[in-house]
Amino acid sequence: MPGRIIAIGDIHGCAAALRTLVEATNPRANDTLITLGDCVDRGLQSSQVIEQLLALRETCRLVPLLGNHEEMMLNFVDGRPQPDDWFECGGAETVESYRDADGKFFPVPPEHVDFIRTWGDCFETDTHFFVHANYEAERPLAQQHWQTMRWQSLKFGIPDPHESGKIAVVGHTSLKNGEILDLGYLVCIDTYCWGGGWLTALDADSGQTWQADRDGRLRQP
Ligand SMILES: [Mn+2]
Repeated sequence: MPGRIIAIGDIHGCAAALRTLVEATNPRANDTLITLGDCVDRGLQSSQVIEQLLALRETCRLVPLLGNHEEMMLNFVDGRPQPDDWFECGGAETVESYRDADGKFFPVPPEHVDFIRTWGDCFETDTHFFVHANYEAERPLAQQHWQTMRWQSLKFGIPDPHESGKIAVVGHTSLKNGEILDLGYLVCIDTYCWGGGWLTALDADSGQTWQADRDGRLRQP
């Protein structure tokens, strides 16, 4: 039996929600689990989220995608200048999650940094493609701009269907009512877990969804 393709939206440091969705979806060795980026920041347990993702590599085919928050985190770790203050954008909570037993901050373990450096911008199947934020409808997937894929909010315009005919699955634009945005050709599953909404998992082929809140409570529509 072919494996499932399961996407999880913006985790944002919500380790309990991720744990609940992993238990509920129970990914196995031939399942592909895609995290849509922004796994870190804002929520309080980013280091625990990264630990969970590292462990998940042993149980399924894990495909972590980069969000703008991972980009900011790597820029900070590498000392690169950036327009946004990472601490102001939820990075302060990430740093706090790496406080050691003596109460000292940082450094982020090299294993975590090296892991995040391996994350990509886009993943596609025969029927779907997955990016953190957005895409350009007329541009082939291999030629998309990383700025659009990591940063461009749906608030500034909903793209047309992609020229490939594949269904886009994205996060980044938080849906504060906790409900998935499903336009048929475009599905957004950032349902605002860290701010009091839900973390969403979507089985791309069956359409089945699961949601957990930041305290780890499961709901299934
Ligand atoms: Mn984002």
